[in-house]
Amino acid sequence: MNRPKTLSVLALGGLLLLVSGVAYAGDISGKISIRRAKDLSNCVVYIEHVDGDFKPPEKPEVMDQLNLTFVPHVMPVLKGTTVSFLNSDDVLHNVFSPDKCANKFNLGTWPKGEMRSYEFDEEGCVPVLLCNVHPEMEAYVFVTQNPYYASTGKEGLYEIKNVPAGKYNLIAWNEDYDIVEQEVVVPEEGTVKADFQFGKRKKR
Ligand SMILES: [Cu+2]
Repeated sequence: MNRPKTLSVLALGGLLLLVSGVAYAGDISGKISIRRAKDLSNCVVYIEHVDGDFKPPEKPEVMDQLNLTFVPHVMPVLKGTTVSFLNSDDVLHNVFSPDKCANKFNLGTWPKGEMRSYEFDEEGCVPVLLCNVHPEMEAYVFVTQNPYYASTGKEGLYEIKNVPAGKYNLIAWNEDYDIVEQEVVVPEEGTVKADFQFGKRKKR
């Protein structure tokens, strides 16, 4: 009559194995606000440092050039990510960056339907991207150390999913304002809320 007992011991062992194999992770979510601003898109919220080596995606991310605008205007990427710049307009576009941390790259000029690529390797680099055909065109790539980042939509909302539980420095970035930061404790499950308010304009 000890069969059920054996079974339950096995079941318990299996359960323990299952539980120990689970990485505890939670989500971070919140809202950005900027006084008097109506469009709160293109802010980046990211964790300053997370232990570990993170592999960039194998496929390039695509930044479009459409209606004489870079889309998206701000693109956060993990260090080592290749970004392909697609021309979707009937006119020629160029992409270059005057910033040293992006080796002042200049990809030349290309027509509709074609793409040229650049690999962003330097963590913490936030190069401005410009087009020498259209001086009004401007975008940013934001190079992160880890994959735990998000950009805001128009309402200023963001969500970073599946972050390993722990205490981190969470930073919010906007091209026009000084960064704001706060400490967050990501729970083993569930969500921690973190709102940000931008105050001081960046000195140019
Ligand atoms: Cu252009």
